[in-house]
Amino acid sequence: NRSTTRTVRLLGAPLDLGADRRGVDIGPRAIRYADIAAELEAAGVSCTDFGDLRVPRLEQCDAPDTEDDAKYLDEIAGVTDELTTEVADAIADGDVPIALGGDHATAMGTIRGAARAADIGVLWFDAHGDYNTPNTSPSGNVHGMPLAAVTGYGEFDDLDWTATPTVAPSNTVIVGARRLDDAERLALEESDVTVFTMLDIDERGITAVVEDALDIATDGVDGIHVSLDLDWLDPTVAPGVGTPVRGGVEYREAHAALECVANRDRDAGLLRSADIVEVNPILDRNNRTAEVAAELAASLLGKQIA
Ligand code: EXY
Ligand code: MN
Ligand code: MN
Ligand code: MN
Repeated sequence: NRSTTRTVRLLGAPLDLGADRRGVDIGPRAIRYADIAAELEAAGVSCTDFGDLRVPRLEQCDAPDTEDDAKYLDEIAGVTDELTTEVADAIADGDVPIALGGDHATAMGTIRGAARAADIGVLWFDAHGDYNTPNTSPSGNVHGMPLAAVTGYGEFDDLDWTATPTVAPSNTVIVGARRLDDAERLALEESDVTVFTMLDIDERGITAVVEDALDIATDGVDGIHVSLDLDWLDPTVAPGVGTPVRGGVEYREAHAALECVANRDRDAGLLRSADIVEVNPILDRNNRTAEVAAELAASLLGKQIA
């Protein structure tokens, strides 16, 4: 049990080079305007904000050729390398870093930073698998590839660190998947990554699925990283995302899931880091998706509701 107050360190990652739809680079600001700091303080943690990482503007990058199989990968590698260092520093200082995306390529930095200090498992809350590689990706968009990269699957030319797994596939769990590409689905089946689909959630209920996911992610490791893609939620709840997929989790299910994680964390002190990604204010309505993101962060950090 923890007795001292924890500090969350917010790290803005206004990265939009991994996705096609413009606007996700404004995500960190929108989540701050939704007052994530106050939400976290209501959860009983203190909160410091280290501002935004520098991200090259898309207009200043060389345009990718049409058949580029991983667009802007070099630029993304530069940004996520910096994020890796920031996350590792935060953990070394005893804080819990939360990266505010930005597109989901952000997780290539947060997870690598978290894995520097200790062996970790990963909970990946997403409509998608993000398990494409440059060879399988139908879009060339790197936000569809970070989970493959961190589990050491596939070939990512210049990214040396992908040659070995940053996290063990057997400690990696996707929760809420409902749109996988064909090659991605096959690759996941052949991998040791666990995939819980929306059907699993419908049949068994969100808390049973998340308890199983926690058992798998925490088996034999020291901590976990939570990667929260807002398109995990149903688009009626979180409309401000670039790749919405109908049939996602409801507001209550999302909170229940993160409360399960918080309860386990309260007992075992597992949570090392998180990222909250894919909030696109241009596609949002009245900042609703950023507000949901801020509220979910509070549930993850153990906000007491009764
Ligand atoms: N699977 C598709 C692709 O690789 O292009 C879509 C990926 C969307 C990734 C989103 C953020 O989770
Ligand atoms: Mn994603
Ligand atoms: Mn997604
Ligand atoms: Mn499998």
